[in-house]
Amino acid sequence: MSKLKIVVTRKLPDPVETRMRELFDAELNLDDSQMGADDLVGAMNRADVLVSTVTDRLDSRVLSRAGDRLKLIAQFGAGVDNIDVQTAVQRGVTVTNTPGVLTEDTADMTMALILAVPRRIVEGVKVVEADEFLGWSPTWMLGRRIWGKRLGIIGMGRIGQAVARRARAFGLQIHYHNRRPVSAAIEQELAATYWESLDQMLSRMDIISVNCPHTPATYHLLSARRLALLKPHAYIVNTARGEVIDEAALARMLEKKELAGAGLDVFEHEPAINPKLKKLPSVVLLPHMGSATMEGRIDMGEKVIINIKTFADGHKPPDRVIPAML
Ligand code: 8YV
Repeated sequence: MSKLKIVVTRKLPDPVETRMRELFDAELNLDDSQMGADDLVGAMNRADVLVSTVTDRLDSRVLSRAGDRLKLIAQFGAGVDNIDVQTAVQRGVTVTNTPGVLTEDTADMTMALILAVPRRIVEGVKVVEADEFLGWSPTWMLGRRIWGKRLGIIGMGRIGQAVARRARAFGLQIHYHNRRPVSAAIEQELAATYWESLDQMLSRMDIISVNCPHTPATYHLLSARRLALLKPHAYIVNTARGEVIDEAALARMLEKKELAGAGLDVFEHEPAINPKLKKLPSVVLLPHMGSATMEGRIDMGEKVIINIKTFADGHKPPDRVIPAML
């Protein structure tokens, strides 16, 4: 039987690529060059399976030029907002993702930002690097205490819950907004308070963590109007998707000190970042590295392989993305 032809759009960790080569007729991207629309269309015309990532824009225009041979888009990543899943499914193309395996790593990075921003860790590092540490002072480099503060989590899925578990250990009080409340057992475990109204939650929190996916319903969920509901001493952390926050409005407010600070791992127009944000000492910026661990990336690759193998064997892949879920 001839092997399935897969085209992998980005360089993946070596063990993942080795396994893909063994199992499939795999076309790899060894120099990791990013694919534009025409490259993606070309790939989707010679492949049975496209292994995509967040940097591949598979919108309806690109998908409408895919060949009949394409049967599966196996996304290497949990978020699928780079793919028009509705159009793909309408064209008979199954879409899968890799949920679950990057939960703990992303939650760790969220917690790191929750600590780094109020405690001014990056500012402190810069002082030392610039040789400007002239000795301890009782009133210098004062940040804000984490213990006892209210954390409002937007999106209480796997990652939101993993953040809540960590945050509890740091003495934060857990509040959350979600489409639906989580089960009573989880609410009890996390001592979490559900807010049906996002507006009401925002106006009462000390720290906000964005942990929901980017969908049409969550685009600019934190709009200028909603950001203005936050207390001026509040902090925002985002390790989900930049599009959930109106980045220009956030930058303006931080600049005017209408908010205390922000920790951002994702941006609305990645890799571009609003230049105002880069100038502010109250802001910690990371280059979308929430899930960037070797273990996580290998687990993601393993999930991609399982999805492709199950599909090739005539079964429903475990991580199918159903448009109604989005
Ligand atoms: C991934 C992510 O590394 O999985 C996601 O949704 O945001 C990242 O952590 C990236 O999407 C890979 O496609």
